Amino acid sequence: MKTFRKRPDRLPRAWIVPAAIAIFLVVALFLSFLMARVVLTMRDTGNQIDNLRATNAAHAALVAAEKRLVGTVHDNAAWNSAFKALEASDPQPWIEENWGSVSADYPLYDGVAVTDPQGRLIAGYLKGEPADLVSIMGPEFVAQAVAAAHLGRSAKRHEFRVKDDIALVASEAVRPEQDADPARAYNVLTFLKLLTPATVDSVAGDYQLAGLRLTADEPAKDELFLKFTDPKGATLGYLAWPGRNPGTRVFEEVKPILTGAAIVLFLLLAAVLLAGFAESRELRRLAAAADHEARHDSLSGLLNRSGLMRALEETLSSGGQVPGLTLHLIDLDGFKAINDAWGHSVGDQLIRAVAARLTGCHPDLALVARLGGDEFALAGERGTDPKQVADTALAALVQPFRIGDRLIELGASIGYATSEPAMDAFELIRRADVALYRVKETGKGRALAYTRSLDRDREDVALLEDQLRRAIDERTLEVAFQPVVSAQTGAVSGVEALARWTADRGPVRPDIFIPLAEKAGLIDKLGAVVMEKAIRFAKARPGIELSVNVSPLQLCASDFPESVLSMLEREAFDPGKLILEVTEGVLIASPDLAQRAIQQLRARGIRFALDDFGSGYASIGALRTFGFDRMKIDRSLVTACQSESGLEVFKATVALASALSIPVTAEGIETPEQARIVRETGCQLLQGYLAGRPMSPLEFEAYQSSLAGAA
Ligand code: G
Ligand code: G
Ligand code: MN
Repeated sequence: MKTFRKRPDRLPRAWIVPAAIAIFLVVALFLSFLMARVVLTMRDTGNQIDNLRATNAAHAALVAAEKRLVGTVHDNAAWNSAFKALEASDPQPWIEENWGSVSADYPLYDGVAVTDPQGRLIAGYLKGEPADLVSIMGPEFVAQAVAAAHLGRSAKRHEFRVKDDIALVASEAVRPEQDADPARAYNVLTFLKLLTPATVDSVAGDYQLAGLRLTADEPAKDELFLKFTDPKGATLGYLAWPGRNPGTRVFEEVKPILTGAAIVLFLLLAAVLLAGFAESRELRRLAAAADHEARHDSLSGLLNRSGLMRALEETLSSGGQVPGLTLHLIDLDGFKAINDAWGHSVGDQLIRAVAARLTGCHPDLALVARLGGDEFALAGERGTDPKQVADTALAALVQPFRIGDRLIELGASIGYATSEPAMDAFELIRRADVALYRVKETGKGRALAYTRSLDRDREDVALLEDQLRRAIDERTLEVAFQPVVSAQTGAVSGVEALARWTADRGPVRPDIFIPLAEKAGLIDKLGAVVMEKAIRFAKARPGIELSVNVSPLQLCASDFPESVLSMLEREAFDPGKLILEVTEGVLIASPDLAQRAIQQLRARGIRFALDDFGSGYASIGALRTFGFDRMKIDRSLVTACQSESGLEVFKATVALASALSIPVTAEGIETPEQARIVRETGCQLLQGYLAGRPMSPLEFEAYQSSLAGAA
């Protein structure tokens, strides 16, 4: 059985490159984000600082204007002349002369109103013209004026709407310069200063507030402003101006540089990303190629052994409890001979042709694999009839193959097995292999399904092997002896030693246990036990030659001549009385090894017989080169003597041996008629049930005495 390796782990680690790229990208993006935050914070902070400054400046300008107005009102209200004039019966002309006409064109105030302690208008002027300022500014102004009539409270001032303009308005009681009476209510002087575009412009110049304007509408979002409200809190208007936003300006200045840097960074990232993707794709491709290569056979392109293993594992595990995946193992018959005869190039072409035929032999194949050498495997889809798949595969392979201008005939042996629930790939392959093994053992060219009895047979074989090993070790293996007699006189000239074994279940025939011993590697020991028992038997019977069978495996073992010679020495047995019987198969299979052993042993006087001659490929060449001392004609040729042609073949065979000066022993002589033919044809010796069956030493004793009695 072959060993199937578990599949290796996946090959190159393709995930490393994407992971490195991902880390690089994250770090790069994080740093870019930090830089952007820094730049934007600097921009916004710059803007905020300047906005604060501008707002403070605007506020200061307004406060200054108010202070100036309050100061002007104070200078005019705490004034003896004014007080006296207002106490007089008709103050109107005085008011017009000193204040009303001045208001026409005076930087400090644009309007004046003089009211009595109850807030009623005594006289009012706007830009030099009489005007009812109490009505214009309304009850809120009256409240301011009434409040100002009493001393002890500072000048009253507020903003009011005056027609279309906003005005700063300050009021104060008109009283003597000294000793004013805090208890009484005075008349009140009110000055107002209009916030006109001209005023605003001059403030803008003084306080560096470019774009400063007055507006009734709510300022735009990005504008800075101060809001004017009347005493009740209603909005009068706004003083608005655009922020200079130096941060933004700096930002705009460096924006092209930042943009350039961002583009460079972006290009760099893109390049890294592209290179990384290309690299990881290449890695994945390589990994896939390596994986494919590891799982496929390069010659045929089919799955290889590990590919098959993996495919089976996957199919079996994915199939869960569904049974019925059948695996066919295919072994080509006669491929080795073709490879040896025509060379490897033809062999390779043949393998490819076989692969193509197998792939196309059935429409429902799940997989086709080449396991190495001339071994293939295939599996039909679940549900296909496995016997039909096997038969079509066999039929496909018996068609001759045309390779170049040669027509090559092949055959195949197939063993197959069907998965059962929860069976793993190893077991499935093992079972198909067991079936294939049985086919190859019992005549090739067929397909056989695995059955449990095959395993039982194997177990039986294993059991038998165990018992045989014990029989050899404990030397309970026995030896029978069959007489070899003179064809002319019938006198016993020698014996052939034949191994006999009784296993626990009863006697086992040598054509069963000899091959078993060969397969189990026990044949050398078995041969030694037989040889020793046989020598001890023959030693006690002088004048008798001893023939011992030697299996080809034994003969070819390097220490065989040595072990035979040392045994002869130990047992003090004459090598000249020992004949080793070998079959011709070994002469063809391993001629060199066989010849070396035969030469070495013949040099020491041991003789060799060619056994079973005529049962296989008799080779005259082999007879000559190896220099056999004796030839044993197979029982089948003797049996065939009943017919005319059989007799001719027999005679020709004996004539051939005589031409080569090799004495002949005829085997399997059962009747006096056969004995006569053999004698007349010129065989020197014969062997068979007629002369005597194989016997135990005791039986042989009796046999010999009976012969002596007859003589
Ligand atoms: O007589 P019998 O049926 O036992 O012989 C069956 C076959 O077994 C014969 O071909 C014989 O050569 C072979 N055989 C018998 N004994 C031995 C032995 O000790 N060694 C080997 N190698 N073959 C044997
Ligand atoms: O191949 P080898 O010569 O080693 O085989 C000898 C075999 O032939 C043994 O199995 C032996 O039992 C068998 N045998 C010997 N004489 C006869 C015979 O006369 N008739 C038959 N049928 N078998 C015989
Ligand atoms: Mn024999």
